[in-house]
Amino acid sequence: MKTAIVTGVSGQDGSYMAELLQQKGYRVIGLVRNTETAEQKLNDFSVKVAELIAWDMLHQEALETLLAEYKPDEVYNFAAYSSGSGMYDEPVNMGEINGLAVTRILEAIRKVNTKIKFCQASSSELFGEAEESPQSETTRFNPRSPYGAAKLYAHSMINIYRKKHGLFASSAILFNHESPRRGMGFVTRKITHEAAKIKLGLATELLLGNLDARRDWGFAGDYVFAMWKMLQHNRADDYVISSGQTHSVRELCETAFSHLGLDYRDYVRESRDAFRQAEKVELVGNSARARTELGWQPEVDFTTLITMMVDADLKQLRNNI
Ligand code: GDR
Repeated sequence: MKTAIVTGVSGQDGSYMAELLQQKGYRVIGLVRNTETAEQKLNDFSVKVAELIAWDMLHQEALETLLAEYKPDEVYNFAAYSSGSGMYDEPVNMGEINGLAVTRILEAIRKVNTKIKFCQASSSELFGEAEESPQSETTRFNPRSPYGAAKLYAHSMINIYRKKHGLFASSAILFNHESPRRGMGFVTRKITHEAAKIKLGLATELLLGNLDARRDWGFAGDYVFAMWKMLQHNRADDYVISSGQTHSVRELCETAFSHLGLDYRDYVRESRDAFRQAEKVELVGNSARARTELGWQPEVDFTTLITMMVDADLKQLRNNI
């Protein structure tokens, strides 16, 4: 039986990864900040793991002890701040958690057992103000936020440990990935949840930022599958994981509301205050390397993803009433 350590296991991606690994017969050890809140979240998702362990990401020796004790074959890192707004107000914490903590993991692997395979949830925010579109593994990185800069530092260290120490360490450059487990602060979930509330008469309008903003959205379950495939491949590398298609926030609204038999124009208002600076070049991923080398492709398309999220929100809200 293989053992995997999944950091941030109670989040969207960590919980999908735990489910996938357990279906494949792994023993999953989840590392979290707080075991009580993590247990509650995993319960909500109906996910169970073999063990949940409280872990301080700033503590180097603790991780070495865990690796020595649990002897994992694979480590997946999802422990990070995830914020669409880039978190300009917390640059130091951002650097510690989304950047330096990854070096701590790599260093622990190097010291304890260099055979442990590592996969990092990296981000399309690495491209930031991109210079070309679509973006692939060879596109120049140009982050524009503390979030993107910290992720780029982590991504660079993975490359360094791969070359200098021969670690099997891979970086998944994930474009936006969503699901019914997405936090309410992200635009997909904000829309599907509020649309469901409006349908049930629990809300009357939805205030959004720029409706013409475009993103390359995919399903989180498909993206963790790509990460698992990365660690089963014969060599470690960086892979862009994306759908390769963009949709606007407006199309998202249309899809979500029309699934409920509603016209989004009757409920959605744009608020100038919520506008973010738009990208000059569209962020859209070219995942040809993952598709060719790993044989990966996304299974869930945009419409299926959004309607799945609306249905889940409707069900949850009905249960609460
Ligand atoms: P993003 O996700 O910034 O791409 O980061 P988010 O869902 O927040 O924004 C997507 C797009 O929608 C526009 N938008 C709004 N966004 C929010 N949150 N709320 C609104 O009301 C709204 N109206 C319009 C945004 O401007 C943006 O263009 C996500 C996170 O998961 C990161 O951690 C990850 O690295 C990247 O995706 C890839």
